[in-house]
Amino acid sequence: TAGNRVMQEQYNPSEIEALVQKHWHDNKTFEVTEDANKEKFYCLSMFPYPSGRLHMGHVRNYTIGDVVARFQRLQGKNVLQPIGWDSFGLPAENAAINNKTAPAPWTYENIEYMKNQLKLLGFGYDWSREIATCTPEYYRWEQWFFTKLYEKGLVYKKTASVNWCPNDETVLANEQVQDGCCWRCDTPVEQKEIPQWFIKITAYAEELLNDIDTLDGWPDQVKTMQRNWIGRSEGVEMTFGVAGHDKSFDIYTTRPDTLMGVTYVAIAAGHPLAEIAAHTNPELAAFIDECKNSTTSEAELATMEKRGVATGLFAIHPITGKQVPIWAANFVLMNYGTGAVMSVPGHDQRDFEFAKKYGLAIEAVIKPVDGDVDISEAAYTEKGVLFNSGEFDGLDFEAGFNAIANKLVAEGKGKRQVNYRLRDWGVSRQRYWGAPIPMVTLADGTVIPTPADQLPVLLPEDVVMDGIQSPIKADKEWAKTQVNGQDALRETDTFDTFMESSWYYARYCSPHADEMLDPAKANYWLPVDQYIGGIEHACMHLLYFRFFHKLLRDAGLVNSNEPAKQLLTQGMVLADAFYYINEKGARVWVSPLDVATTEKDDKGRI
Ligand code: HQ5
Repeated sequence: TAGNRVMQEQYNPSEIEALVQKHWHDNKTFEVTEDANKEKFYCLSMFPYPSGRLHMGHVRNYTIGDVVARFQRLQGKNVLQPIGWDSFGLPAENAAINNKTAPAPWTYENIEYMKNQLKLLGFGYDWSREIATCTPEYYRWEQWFFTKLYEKGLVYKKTASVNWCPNDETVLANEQVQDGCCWRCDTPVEQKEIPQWFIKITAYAEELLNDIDTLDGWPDQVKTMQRNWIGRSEGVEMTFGVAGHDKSFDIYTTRPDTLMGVTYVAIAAGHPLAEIAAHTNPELAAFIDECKNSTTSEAELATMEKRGVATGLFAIHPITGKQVPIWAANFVLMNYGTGAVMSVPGHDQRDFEFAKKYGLAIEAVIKPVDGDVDISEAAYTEKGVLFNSGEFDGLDFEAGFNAIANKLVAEGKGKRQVNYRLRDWGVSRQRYWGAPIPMVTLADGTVIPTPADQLPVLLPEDVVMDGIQSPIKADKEWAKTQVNGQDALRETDTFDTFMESSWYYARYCSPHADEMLDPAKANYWLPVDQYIGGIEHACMHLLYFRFFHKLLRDAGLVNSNEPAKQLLTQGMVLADAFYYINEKGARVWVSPLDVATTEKDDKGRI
């Protein structure tokens, strides 16, 4: 394009780049449409949160994507490389509160600024497809889809115990609780029971797991993380009786081969049996109270001090009929599995340590194929041969598993069961800056989806943030509506922002469609050929996105099974970060430019 210009000695970016970028803009160089005669290539980098300014991590991510897209273009392919904004979420809201503005203008200003930065960087995006998830044109389809999922029975409301940050006044995911405190503001996290909306991702657990095997272009690391996260296990669920009571309870185990080594049973502090026993046991009652406020993060469960109190009740072993004590323990959770576990201290290290601490019996019932077993110092946790197990002596793991499972099944005391570690996806957030959950409660108490002709449920943007409280909760009028001629109240919770990022890649194929997506266009471009983003999303976004693709498929909107063929995880770019604790005890982040540092250690840490 230089025409009769003379090659300049010095590279003058502001002049040359501006010229080239104008050319791209005028010629719509990177705008693409479906072309059946050309091989397509969909190159996608994870879209940014409009947090203020681009970070070097973004630059790295988007440079990788741009290099791939340009390479494929030069190969003659029809390359789609879109970009947009993941623009709902708590950071906008917190910034708005601090800056005494509303989240919407703060967000739109950031988008303008960051868009300009992306343009200066010269990335080859098809800007005609730009989307921002906080606009009704986008979230209306998400609301519509949610009501469809509800009609299919894939959405439900349940009162669940959640991690609650009293400072941010919102729910935290288990991953967001660190050392019992909020990851964002360091306030101690509490447990709270509140009604919430869930999407049944567990209904797709098996398919999400099996299809990992088809993801040849995904890094093994991510695939392993997803497999572990979904956590399929085969085991037996069985029933123990309670001595002297007309009661029984269920436990689940993946090691039924060790059943003859059970010496006690551990139940959650919130288990109904613990509550019953607590009536006459003040020590137990105090323990239950204490456990109510403790965190449920799995990582912490693994490392925290294991404590327990004897309930005074005894369980009846389903095969031997022997009585073993029932203990309430802080490492058993009511909302995981059945809230009770059989304890085999001879062959489980956690059970072993607990038994040692409280002087409970430890018995060996499994030994190595070729020798004796020594459990004086630690549990023997390998699979081996059964002994001290009566009629099951001499069986190996598999035969022992089957013989014990069959016996329990035959006697009506148990059943084989496949379990998943994966839980249903809680999508309710109590804060303002998100897509309103499109459900209403009628005057008679029934809860139904907002009818399609009343969608979208608009989030008012012109609001005043009075501290942390959501303006659509503070304004009692906002929720009032009418459905089918009846008075009704709108849900005032909003969606987790991972809802928006679960289907944006599909929306880019027909970004202005007057429907969720245009199937013909979506099927031309999808699946994404190359996806690029941070490893931090391995078990969050990258799982929800695979789940949503299957939901879209089952709604007849796309015809593939997986959203992305190739995945490149670039890690995350990290830097020193600084904060101070303010008078309310909350963490306030400070720009490195405003910090004077004194000493660094030999690794350069401050
Ligand atoms: C990085 C950094 C910062 C960012 N909106 C979501 C998001 O993560 C993505 C959704 C698909 C869920 C990388 C990060 C991600 C991309 C956008 N990044 N280092 N947005 N310090 O703005 O590497 O891993 O946080 O792939 O930039 O990041 S984001």
